Amino acid sequence: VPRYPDRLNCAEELLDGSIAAHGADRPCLFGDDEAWTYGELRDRVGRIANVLVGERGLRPGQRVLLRGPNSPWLAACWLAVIRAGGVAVTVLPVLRAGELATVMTAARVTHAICDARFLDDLAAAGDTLPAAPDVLAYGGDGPDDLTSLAAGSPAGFAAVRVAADDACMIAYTSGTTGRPKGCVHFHRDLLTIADTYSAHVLAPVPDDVFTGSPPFAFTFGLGGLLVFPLRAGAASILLERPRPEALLDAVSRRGATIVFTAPTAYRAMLARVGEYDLSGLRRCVSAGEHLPAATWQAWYDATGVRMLDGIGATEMLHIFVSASDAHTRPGSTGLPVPGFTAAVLDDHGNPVPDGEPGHLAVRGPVGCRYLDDDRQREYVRHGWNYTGDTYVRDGDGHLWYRARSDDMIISAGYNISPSEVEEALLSAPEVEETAVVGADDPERGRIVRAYVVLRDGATPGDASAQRLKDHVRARISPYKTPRSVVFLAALPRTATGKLQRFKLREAP
Ligand code: 3SK
Repeated sequence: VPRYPDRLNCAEELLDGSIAAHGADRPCLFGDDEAWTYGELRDRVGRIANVLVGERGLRPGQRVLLRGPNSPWLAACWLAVIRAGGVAVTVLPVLRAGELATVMTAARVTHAICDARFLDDLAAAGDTLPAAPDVLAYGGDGPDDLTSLAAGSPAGFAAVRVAADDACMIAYTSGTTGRPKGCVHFHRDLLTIADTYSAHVLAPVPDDVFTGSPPFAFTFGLGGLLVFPLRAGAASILLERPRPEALLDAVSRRGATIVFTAPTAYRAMLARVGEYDLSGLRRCVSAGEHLPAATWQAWYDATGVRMLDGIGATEMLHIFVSASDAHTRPGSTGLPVPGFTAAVLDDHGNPVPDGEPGHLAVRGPVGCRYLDDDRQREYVRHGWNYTGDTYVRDGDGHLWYRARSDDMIISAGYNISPSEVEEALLSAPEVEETAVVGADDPERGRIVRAYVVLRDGATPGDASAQRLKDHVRARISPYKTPRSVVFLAALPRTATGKLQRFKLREAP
């Protein structure tokens, strides 16, 4: 892990550092309609920073919510906030008003920058708060749109250099209780993930072109689609709608060489892979959920590329255990990334013998810092970050995933908290009781399945299942909606009334 100067700005290091090393004219970001060089990106970042500071009074340390699908504009706004010394709080564009209000309150957001197409929920969230943030929209056509304001502002903006361990971003992850947790990361952390995982495992070169599906709000996407390409002087294709065909097209027609996505998307791509020329593909990174050996093998057979499985966490910013060119065992997540140490521990924090399951714990140059949250002491114990996963280590140190240690549902790369879905279901008048679990699914890894006990008088069946799905979709992000609804006369409980969730999880 390199030593960084005590005072720096990671947005400056990432952008100006690459320009100093590789020049301003190299391709940098491609969107659905834009193609920006490094120099053009730096100009836009400077203009946006001037609007934020000069016209909207942003001060160092203030938190700025960012909301929009991946695009060069979202990337420029993220870099501008950080260049100005602000703290970027990027959220999924699908969050509803209630979820946005929770994040804005917890993170004490003062400003928000939003894709003009996604303003409604943000405005509705602002209306519920005692002090609504100052909102700027981009991509619209009015004179107050950030796109116009930036065009009329100067491009030069001297980066605000802060302490290397000052916060530059807060990433939100949902917890088992449904209360989202904000993970604070420092300026140096952003450089560290590029200089450890990316430099050692991916070893990108300036001619590489990254692409992938995870949104910037998920740190898997922020690293893989913005931080790593910038640090390497490479380019990135940012897809607004990263469907499997769009990923395949990005490789075959637009020249992507490195793909970041989850096993679900690799499986979906496999169905169409024969229709595309993927000969330029160099690296395929898989994370967000367990990569089964069968998916690894099918992808290798179809493309000749040895997929790099990895496990990361929002708490740890990015991947800390990964396969690499030298060490790939299909079905295994791999070895600790250089700079990190991993252990498999029992309930008392003692290492379990190789071959036996235990809690995955990791330490390294990046770690968990929850924002104002007692759950910090559960995640970090005796210097180890407990990821919440059960793993087995083999005699050669390779780590093999077994299960999530808690009840979290990981579906198509999204972490879904059962209790949040249960709460939404329980607000439907016909629902008496409910329990939500993950069920195996060949496409998405897991899906959300809701077991529902209806109140007297309500009728189970396809129509009520659909009504309940619509009810949930209207309240929380659509990806949390149950794909399967099963009606029961009663939920399985112990004699003392405790829900036997495992019985539901084990049901076919
Ligand atoms: O889920 C993961 O494995 C992951 C990977 C990279 C960054 C963040 C996360 C949660």
